[in-house]
Amino acid sequence: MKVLPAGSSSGALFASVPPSSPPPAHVPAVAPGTSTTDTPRDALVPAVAPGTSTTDAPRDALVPAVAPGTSTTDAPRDALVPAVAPGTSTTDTPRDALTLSLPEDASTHGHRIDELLASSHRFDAVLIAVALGWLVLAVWRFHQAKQAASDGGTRRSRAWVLGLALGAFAVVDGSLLLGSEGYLRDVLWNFHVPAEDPRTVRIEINAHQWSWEARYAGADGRFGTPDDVVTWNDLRVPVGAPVWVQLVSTDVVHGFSLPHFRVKLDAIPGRVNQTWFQAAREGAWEAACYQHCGTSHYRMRGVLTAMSPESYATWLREAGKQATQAYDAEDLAAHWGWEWKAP
Ligand SMILES: [Cu+2]
Repeated sequence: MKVLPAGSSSGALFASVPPSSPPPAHVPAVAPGTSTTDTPRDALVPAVAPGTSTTDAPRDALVPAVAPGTSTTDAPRDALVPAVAPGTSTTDTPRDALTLSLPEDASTHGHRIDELLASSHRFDAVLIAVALGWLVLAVWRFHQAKQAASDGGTRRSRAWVLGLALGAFAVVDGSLLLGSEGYLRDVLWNFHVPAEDPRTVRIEINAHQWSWEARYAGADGRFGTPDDVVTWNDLRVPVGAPVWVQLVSTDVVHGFSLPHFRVKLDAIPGRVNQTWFQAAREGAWEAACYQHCGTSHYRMRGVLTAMSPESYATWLREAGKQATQAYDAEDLAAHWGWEWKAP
């Protein structure tokens, strides 16, 4: 099977998936083409909210991607899934809800974003202190002794005000500009890193109402072949290797967000967007949608699991075998995807 005809362009994205086709509600996390009435997973699903259409398949967003109780052939994969750290992943604990700090940084480069934020906060604090101090001083010095009317200031005082404002702007925004430029050059726009690293993991992500579908090239390294591994709300990556994501949407604009990796990327119908990141350590973290994308937007979340490179390789190999066995050339809805785009 081929996802796209040879030589097809981006115009042929999702040619086999009608735009209005509802997301398959019961597709297992791995192995497209498996029976569409996979009831064991349903047993784990919280009740659907009143008024929610049963055809909307919003439940996928809540279902563990590899649910215990699915086919026994899943067991080897289940065994590889790291335990979800408390306070991370799919549920916000009260602690998370109350904290003002950023989520923990589980990525290799996220600290550069955090440093930019921290430095701008420091500047903000200094400016607020200066402005407030100036205000208090003025109130104290001029409280009753003077007329409450502006004299418009002198030429010298106006020069001071203008100079201070321009100076603050140059220092604060200038450092943000320089810091951002460095980050863009070194990380965000630097696709040489994932392109040149042989360990790079490429993932095609298809966002739709209301779940994340991810496609991995199998052992053959090519997308659109029977050993492609397709997961639902379940991203697996190896620690320490660049992860290169290309992202689309089949319906509305979604926002792919990995808060613990400082990753945000718009998923736009008809367009392939891309980014890359790198996991710094093993664990499981939330993958969220940051664009309001419909009634069940709040359920559009998955789990990103960072695994040891060995565990990841084992998982991909096993999942690729199962995908090959379960491959169904007739299941057109399962054959979305595209040839990997050059940066
Ligand atoms: Cu969304």
